[in-house]
Amino acid sequence: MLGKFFQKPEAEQDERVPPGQYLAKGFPVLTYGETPEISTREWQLKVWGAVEPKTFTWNDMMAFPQREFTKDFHCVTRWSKLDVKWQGIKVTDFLEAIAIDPQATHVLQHCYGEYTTNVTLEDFAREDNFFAHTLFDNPLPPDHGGPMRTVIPHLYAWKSAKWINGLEFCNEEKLGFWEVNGYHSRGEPWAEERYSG
Ligand SMILES: Nc1nc2c(c(=O)[nH]1)N[C@H]1C(S)=C(S)[C@@H](COP(=O)(O)O)O[C@H]1N2
Ligand SMILES: [Mo]
Repeated sequence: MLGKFFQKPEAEQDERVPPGQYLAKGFPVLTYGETPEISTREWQLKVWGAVEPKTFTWNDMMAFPQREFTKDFHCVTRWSKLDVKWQGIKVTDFLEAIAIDPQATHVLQHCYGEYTTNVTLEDFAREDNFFAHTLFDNPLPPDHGGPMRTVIPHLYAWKSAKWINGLEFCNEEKLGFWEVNGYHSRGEPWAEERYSG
């Protein structure tokens, strides 16, 4: 694990690095399968399920307030990257533009390329979460989920869906790709919620 690509956190970083994690020197790419190439012209985000269905284009997203976020990023495969600088749209701003059924409790995020990952509506509707389109002042590269991904900094990074293109609101928990394959349904890094069961 250590050596060229990873390092042990310095003592003063300890309280920011969850148990069992190392610091990545670069910003690794972690994708199951191929990187889809999606232009901003064709990119769409649909909401459906326990919500009034609606489709958002790239321009619709650009019409929301654009903000900057600097957050730590923790992958369940044990690397973390501190102070990742993103720009994008707050999830809570976005949620004000849709009509979610009062019974909705969960959100299944859908991506170009078929990846899915689930979160509770409570974990999704946090002030710290955002849709990101810019990484370190450059357009989000396709490998990191460009043109648009979610970032949910308080959970392991598999919950941060690259190439986001759908939000399915559910009245019960519906598991995503890694969650079906044995990963924890919530994935909170400080509690080391890595695997289910
Ligand atoms: N669509 C999609 N999103 C995804 C993944 C993926 O394979 N497909 N991998 C997840 C995992 S396991 C991690 S650690 C982060 C990695 O983001 P990065 O490649 O930008 O570092 O994306 C998450 N989001
Ligand atoms: Mo990951």
